[in-house]
Amino acid sequence: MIIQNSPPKNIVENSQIAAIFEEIANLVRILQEDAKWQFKAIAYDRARRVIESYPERLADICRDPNRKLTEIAGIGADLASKVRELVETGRCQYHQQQLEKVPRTVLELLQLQNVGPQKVRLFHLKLGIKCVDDLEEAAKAARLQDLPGMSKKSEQSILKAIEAFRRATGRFRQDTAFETAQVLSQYLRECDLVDQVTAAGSLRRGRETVGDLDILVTGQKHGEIAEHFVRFAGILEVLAKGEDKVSVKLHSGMQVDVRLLESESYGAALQYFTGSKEHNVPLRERARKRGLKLSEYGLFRGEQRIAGQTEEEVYEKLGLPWIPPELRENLGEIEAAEKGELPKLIELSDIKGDLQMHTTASDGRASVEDMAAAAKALGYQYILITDHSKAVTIANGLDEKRALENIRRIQAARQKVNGIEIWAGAEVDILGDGRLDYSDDLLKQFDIVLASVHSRMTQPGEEMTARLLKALENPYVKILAHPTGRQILRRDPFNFDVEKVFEAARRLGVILELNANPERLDLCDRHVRLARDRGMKIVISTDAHAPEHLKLMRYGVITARRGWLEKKDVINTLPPGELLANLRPAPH
Ligand code: DGT
Ligand code: CA
Ligand code: CA
Ligand code: ZN
Repeated sequence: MIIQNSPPKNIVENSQIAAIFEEIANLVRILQEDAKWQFKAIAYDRARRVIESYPERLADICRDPNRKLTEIAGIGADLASKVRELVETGRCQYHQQQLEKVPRTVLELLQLQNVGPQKVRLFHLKLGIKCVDDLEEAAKAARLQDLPGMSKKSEQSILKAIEAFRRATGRFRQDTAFETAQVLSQYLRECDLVDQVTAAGSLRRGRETVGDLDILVTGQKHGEIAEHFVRFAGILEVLAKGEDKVSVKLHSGMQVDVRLLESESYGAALQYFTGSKEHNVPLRERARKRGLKLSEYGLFRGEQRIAGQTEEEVYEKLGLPWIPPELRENLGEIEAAEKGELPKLIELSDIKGDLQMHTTASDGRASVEDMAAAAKALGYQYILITDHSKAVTIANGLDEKRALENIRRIQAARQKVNGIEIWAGAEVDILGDGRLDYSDDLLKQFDIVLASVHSRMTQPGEEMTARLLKALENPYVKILAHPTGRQILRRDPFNFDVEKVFEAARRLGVILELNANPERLDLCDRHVRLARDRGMKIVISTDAHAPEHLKLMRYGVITARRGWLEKKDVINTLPPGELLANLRPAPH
């Protein structure tokens, strides 16, 4: 399975060809690679307009031996060959080459009002801005106003454009949605009439991103609860207000649906609005086959409600054990429930330590002692300090000398903080060719070494695959950290052959990391499940850069649950001695 930036598509419609030509024109303008870039961009633009409004499908013309694409005004031999390539292979080499040169998220900047290719080029070249989040950060830090052609005013208008963009595209990271749901739930509970408040929908299922919040409320006098809710200060606009449902848009752009429920149907509503739709469809079908009807109001036999107050009784009356929300994606959970083979999913309280964190030695914000104290407060038995290696200059990576000093610093910290094992590790960078950033002589001095990629992330799939495979061969590498490099809503995963890399890790005994930072969640839920299905072990680590980040472990555990992991699948549920014994053995 190769993950690609843009997988080949079946191209039939003129609009698909036009969209790719438009992207090429934009890329040419952003990159400005040769003297003729302006002419090239204009040619692609013109062709795009012609193709969009052409009365026949270009794909059909391609397949007709008696016709030529060059008969279309505005399509010369070069563009004709690109159209043909698109129709025949679903991709265009030239387009793919351009895409390798800038992250795809840079193109998203073009969706902002009054931001064209020239400005994107400027932001990207001068400030290294790669995505809308970067641009927002730069604008808020007043770093845009001094660029050529920019001003305080245009900086402000960019912030407005970003707000509008968010409102329009709107999926949010799980942590953002969770925090918003917490605040809203607390606000709702301030009303004396409110009884229960629960966030359902994709947030309850633990999806990495959330489209809108679905909040379920029980209590007396629904009308008054609704009045209380619409007075919440974060509301930008009330979209709908009825007897049982209030929908609002918050200033952040997030939409919230609040449903006001009767307690006798609370369980059925929770089941229905937790979803997923894909899980609910076969469940309703199952009810139908038993002569029952399942809805958000309950499970009915004729007019009689036979279940509805709790989720458990809804599942029970359908002949099933309760299914944890994280599994409700119709990916085999109903069949497993039927056979009594649901996994006993890992829980946050099973976690006994954290194996990736940074300190002030590299780009972290706290000392070894402070990190250890915070981990101890969480009840952990061990931590691994993993500062960056020298190639990661932006993260103040450590050269050999500083790495040795860091090992000594960690050993010294052991004397000061009791009751927790503090291991000396490193997050060693995997260089472009798959070599590691430290010599074997240095690597062998660490208790545990993590390896990961932080540069040249747009390598073609074959190179990246070979690079990762080579790194795994090094016997000192125990854990592959954030294996796919993706950042949620920001950066696509690297192109590489996931199957091959997993297989090599399995063979060599390298543990795959599930990076718990909600910006990453890398491995993702699907890949976690893939690893589990191959009998591989996972480590869930926060990659904390400050003591409070250790709490991000919850997002890693939720993602692990979505990947069907049990306690036994995760090495940092083991006590320290057993954990060490489960790592790839040291070379002789
Ligand atoms: P999101 O908001 O896009 O992250 O995803 P969800 O899963 O929260 O979806 P949403 O907010 O549209 O609806 C919440 C739940 O309500 C959904 O997971 C299942 C249930 N639901 C909504 N519409 C339908 C429907 O047409 N059929 C069924 N069976 N269930 C639905
Ligand atoms: Ca939702
Ligand atoms: Ca919804
Ligand atoms: Zn890293």
